[in-house]
Amino acid sequence: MSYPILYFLTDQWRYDCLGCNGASVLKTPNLDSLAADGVRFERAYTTNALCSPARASILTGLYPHHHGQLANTGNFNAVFDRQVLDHKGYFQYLKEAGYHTGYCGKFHLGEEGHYSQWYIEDWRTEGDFLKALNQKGITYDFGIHEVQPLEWGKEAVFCGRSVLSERDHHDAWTADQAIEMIERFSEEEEPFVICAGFHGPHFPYAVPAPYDTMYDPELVERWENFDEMFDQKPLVQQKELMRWNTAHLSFKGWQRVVAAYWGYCSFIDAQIGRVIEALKEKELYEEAMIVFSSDHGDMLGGHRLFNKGFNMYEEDNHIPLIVKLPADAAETAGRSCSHFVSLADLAPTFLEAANTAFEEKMPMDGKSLFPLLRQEERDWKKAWRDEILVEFNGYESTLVTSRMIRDETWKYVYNPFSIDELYDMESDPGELRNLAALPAFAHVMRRMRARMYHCLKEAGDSIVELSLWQSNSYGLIVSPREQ
Ligand SMILES: [Ca+2]
Repeated sequence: MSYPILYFLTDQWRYDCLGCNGASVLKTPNLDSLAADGVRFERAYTTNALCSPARASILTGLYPHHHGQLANTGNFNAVFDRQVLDHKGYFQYLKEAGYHTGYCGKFHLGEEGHYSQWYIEDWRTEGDFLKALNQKGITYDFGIHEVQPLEWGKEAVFCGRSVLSERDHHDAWTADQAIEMIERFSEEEEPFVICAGFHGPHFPYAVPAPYDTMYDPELVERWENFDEMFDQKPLVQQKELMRWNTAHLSFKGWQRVVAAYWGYCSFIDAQIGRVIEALKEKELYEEAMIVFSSDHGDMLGGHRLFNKGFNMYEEDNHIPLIVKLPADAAETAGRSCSHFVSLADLAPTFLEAANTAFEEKMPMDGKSLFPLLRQEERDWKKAWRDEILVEFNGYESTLVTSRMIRDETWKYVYNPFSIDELYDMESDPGELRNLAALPAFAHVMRRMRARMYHCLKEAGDSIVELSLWQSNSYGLIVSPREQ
């Protein structure tokens, strides 16, 4: 059985910003309905909290240290950009399995629009969107001009009403293209895979009316970690605060930002609802596999920080993930799953959905989610990971290497450039108290470092692979007694 596959990929959507994930004010009725028909993952993580590395992991099923896209395209004079092009993406496997392939909206990797690289036969890029807008007589550019008036550096950052109307907005256009592709591909005998890449809710939070005023800023509750003092934290976090000019923002300023962000989420939820409605009209909803995720999260004032990267906090790294299986395969619709899963797991999941012999293909770091989705007993289900591994390599021509593992209780962050971090995720879910240097937690540090060493070794990460002495210098080598 090969299912039609529809994947909604959003940008910078936080885990806690979904009704079904516990949001109390923000409304996401369409995604909540999807979750009611599917499986909601409570512990899904990005591979790397930055657009291009995360998106390359989605395509290839590989961690960034394997696919080689370590930063955004164009950063570092694009030295990393071509690395990922040596790897096959899931579209190619699916195309070879007889699928029709379509992509619309934000892509953010090299060779965008090139069939011979990514095997996407119907590709509608954001360049196409700008052309379509020009034909309507509207001149537009992505970036700071999206918001009017620009509020950078005042009492709030980068938020306001979009200069585009709801109908002209790029994320409405992306939904339009997905609907057209569904109509086109549903005429064919072969199954299809379509990815709709929404630009939002990435900053600038330029939200079309009426969604920009949908939420009262006063209803945004103060983040429990807004009182971050950066005591015993890597200095780079304060430098990020200064780089984005957010150090002066009070929580009242952030309330306006968060309310705008919520409006953006509700707007995209409505667009996703339109696409799902089109699938239902074609009587394909029942038999389709539908996936919703983001590429990473957004700090949104958590720890007083903005944007993403240079930290391993939950706000940036914990992501929403919903997977709806075809109705006949989903005996457990409406379930939630608390296993640790990764964005790198999506490509092998799509390959299994397409009934390809994926385990014989190029090895991937990710694992198919099907055993968790169907609650199947497979030998290796028992060996499902007990912790999640996340990496970071730098951003906008700043090379900073970090590795993080977290399990039920502990999060350990290895920062070669600075002090390490250790958080008790049960007693301190806001990650305010770094326990790494405290003698009373030295036993936990030893254990987590040992686990990280083994995780990195298993993941083939050269940060521990290349030389033993180098790893030992960072305290990652385990004595035989502790192995
Ligand atoms: Ca992104």
